[in-house]
Amino acid sequence: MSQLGPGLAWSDADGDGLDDLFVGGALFSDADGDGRPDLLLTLEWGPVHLFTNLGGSFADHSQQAGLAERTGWWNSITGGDFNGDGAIDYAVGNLGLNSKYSASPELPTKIYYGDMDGSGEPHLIEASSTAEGPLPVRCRSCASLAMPFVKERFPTYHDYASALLTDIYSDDTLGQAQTFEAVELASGILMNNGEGGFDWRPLPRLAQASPAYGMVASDYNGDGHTDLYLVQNSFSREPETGLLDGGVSILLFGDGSGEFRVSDPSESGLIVPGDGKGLAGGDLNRDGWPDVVLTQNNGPLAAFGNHGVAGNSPLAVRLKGLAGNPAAVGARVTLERSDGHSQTTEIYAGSGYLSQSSPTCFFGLGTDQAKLLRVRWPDGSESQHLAGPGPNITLTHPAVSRAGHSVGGM
Ligand SMILES: [Ca+2]
Ligand SMILES: [Ca+2]
Ligand SMILES: [Ca+2]
Ligand SMILES: [Ca+2]
Repeated sequence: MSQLGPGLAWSDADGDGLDDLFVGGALFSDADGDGRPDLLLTLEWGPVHLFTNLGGSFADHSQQAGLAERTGWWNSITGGDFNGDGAIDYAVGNLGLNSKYSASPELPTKIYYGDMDGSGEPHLIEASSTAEGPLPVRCRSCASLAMPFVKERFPTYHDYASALLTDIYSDDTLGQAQTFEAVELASGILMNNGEGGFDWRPLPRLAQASPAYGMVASDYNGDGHTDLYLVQNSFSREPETGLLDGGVSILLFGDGSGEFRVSDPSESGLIVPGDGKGLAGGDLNRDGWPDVVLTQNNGPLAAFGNHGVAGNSPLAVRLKGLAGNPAAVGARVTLERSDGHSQTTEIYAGSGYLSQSSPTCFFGLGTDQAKLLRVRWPDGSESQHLAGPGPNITLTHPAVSRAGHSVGGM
């Protein structure tokens, strides 16, 4: 996976490893619910890809899943069942809707990559689509710094500003270049229809104020509905675009239907004004409430402890798996409350943006106390457990239990 920030993709692509450069995030998750972990890959200047695990090999099912046409600047991805139907949905981070860029299927934002000035060296040209034709995004001085001929052909700023991209670079040149485009810049949720397909649902408007990077889905208020916290901003754009700093991170409370309520920073206490990047979830103080740790480029590491919500009870579940996968990465855990409400989570090896959360499943009991936990272990075996009192519980793989180790369930 690329360690490069997305800002580098525009300013300094030099032709070695374009593919690497455009990979934003990767997540192993069982998208189709057949028990085998599938691979979701987010691409900048491409779609979210779904590679379905066929048992030993993977098949690219992005087209069938309805993902292939939705190209974006996808930075990050994490899984969570946001509508409580047991199928894992995916939150995907994008540029947001608060920049000089705009995109739609009719008028995508584009890049051309190729030898634009006959120098033999490849260049990257950004273009925005208009009804009249493609326009250059970068200004005359920036373009001519890279390709001096631009200044000679367009002696004044007015000349350059009046030109279409096809006036600046010939049709032939553009035709020979590799092109990439994005038609969607909003961050959003890919709602899993349970049959290997996804419906698109953009996040609330406030979450589009800045690019989204690290994301963790968890039940932060313990009400039984999965919530989403994400960190934002990008300070690594080229100087002409400047800082994308419109966000302070955002906590979105799920309502159980796949919609979210935006929490005000004064309510959540979560204010991250810097260049937010990595985000990991875990329970730092073992009180059962999910906490977060995050990184900011050129800024301090920050940790936020969750005080929880009075009246609601959390439940943190850890798994003890087989040797070779002791944290049971890939397991799926479902909590069934006595009031009929259920909540499903998975354990991931890495998610969000270059981050790995602790292998803990967080549930919200609300005011309910009786609970049944069903585990589908990575090897396909299943177990049921009655959760005891207290906010923390460790469940042991049935084969380990049978071997005489501590028994965590019934
Ligand atoms: Ca699968
Ligand atoms: Ca779902
Ligand atoms: Ca919640
Ligand atoms: Ca905690």
